[in-house]
Amino acid sequence: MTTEAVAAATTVQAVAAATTVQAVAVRLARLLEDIGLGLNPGELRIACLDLARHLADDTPLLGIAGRLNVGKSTLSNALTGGRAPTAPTECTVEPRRYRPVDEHLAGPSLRCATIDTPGADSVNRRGPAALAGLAPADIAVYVVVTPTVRDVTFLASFAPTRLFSPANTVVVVNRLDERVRPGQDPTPAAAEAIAGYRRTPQLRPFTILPIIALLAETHATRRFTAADLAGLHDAGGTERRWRLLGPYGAHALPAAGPPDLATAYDHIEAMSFLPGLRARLAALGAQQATFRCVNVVRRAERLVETVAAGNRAEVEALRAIDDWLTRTRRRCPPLMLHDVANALAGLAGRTGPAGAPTAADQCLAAYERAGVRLAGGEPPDAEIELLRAAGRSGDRLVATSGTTLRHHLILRRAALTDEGAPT
Ligand SMILES: Nc1nc2c(ncn2[C@@H]2O[C@H](COP(=O)(O)OP(=O)(O)O)[C@@H](O)[C@H]2O)c(=O)[nH]1
Ligand SMILES: [Mg+2]
Repeated sequence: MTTEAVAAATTVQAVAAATTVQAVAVRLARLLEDIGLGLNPGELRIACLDLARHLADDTPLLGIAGRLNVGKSTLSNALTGGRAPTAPTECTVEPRRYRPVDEHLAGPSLRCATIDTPGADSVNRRGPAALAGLAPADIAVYVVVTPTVRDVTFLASFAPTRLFSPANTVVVVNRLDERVRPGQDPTPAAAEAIAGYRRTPQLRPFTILPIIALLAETHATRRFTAADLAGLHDAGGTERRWRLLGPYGAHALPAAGPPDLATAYDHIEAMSFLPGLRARLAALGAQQATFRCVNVVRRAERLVETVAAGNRAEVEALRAIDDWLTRTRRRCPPLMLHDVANALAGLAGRTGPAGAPTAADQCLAAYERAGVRLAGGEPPDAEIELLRAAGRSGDRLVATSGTTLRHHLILRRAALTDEGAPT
């Protein structure tokens, strides 16, 4: 490679790095802070400073949603060691945040805070409160016992917010211990149920994981004591045992005969299915910076759309944010994260049987090939043409996905060759 070519390649890499989401986050935080501090006290000043502060916080924030009584608060406690009220009669009416009580409780690999939201029982009645409560979250954890039409409707309401998509949502199937006879191992029933849900077209795009939140909560909050261990075989302690361990744990733990409390806790954790969920959440937590930046950009867009300026300074502030967002959107491909994830998930659900490619298959394949070409430094012009044709398809999903993916590719190509990052 000539010196000139090396210099050119280095410039391209530097520009690509500068347009990364981290650079966007730093600039957006500065912009929102400067604008907020320049305004008189009021809704807009608070919102700008809140968003700037939110960008600076690097703790992954999990938003826990789902219908009433599915175990949201129990799961929040299981992940943070917190004490959100959990009872069939105690319901969460306002979204509440919980920070880990003990950094080590949630395990060495998971550092997170949670938002426990009110039950999303009906999209019309409580759904908006639940969805608004989730808005600041980096990752949505949607809890179900048996998914119903309402759950599917609530999950579908995620897409238009452009805050959540299968990229940052986990569906958790809880209370699996109640599906089997007391004492019976729920693992096979859990696997069978989840395999069934994966066949539901609306759930297929999501990661679906099992949990017994009650056992996970007992594990995290250390409620099972040495006295409970000593009385594990006593007939008298049955009610408390049942409350701490549920029908499965209350039979399985005495049967395991753990010799000491530490071993008992290892059993409780393994029975809860928590390690699998924790691993997935830790993997998503590693992408927190990207999710947070996309989140704040989307909420800043919403601010511009919904806040009525009360004076000249606020009019100018909103215009400055809008201008900056418009410029940034044209340059930063990661901001299309959820649009792309939704497009890919929709297309993947439409693919035909092997050997008979459909328009959806062709769209997916073109996008995949384009990714490989871009990584190799080649222009994906032919693929962009194919996606342009898909954009004219009579199938609405293929048409919108084709347009989204084409737009994303054009941004990615531009980010590699453009003169500079958004300022
Ligand atoms: N047996 C069993 N009970 C659970 C489990 N998860 C939660 N519960 C119980 O279900 C009830 C409702 O839980 P809660 O977390 O308050 O539900 P929320 O309304 O979704 O917040 C409480 O009595 C919990 O102890 C579980 O995995 N197994
Ligand atoms: Mg609750």
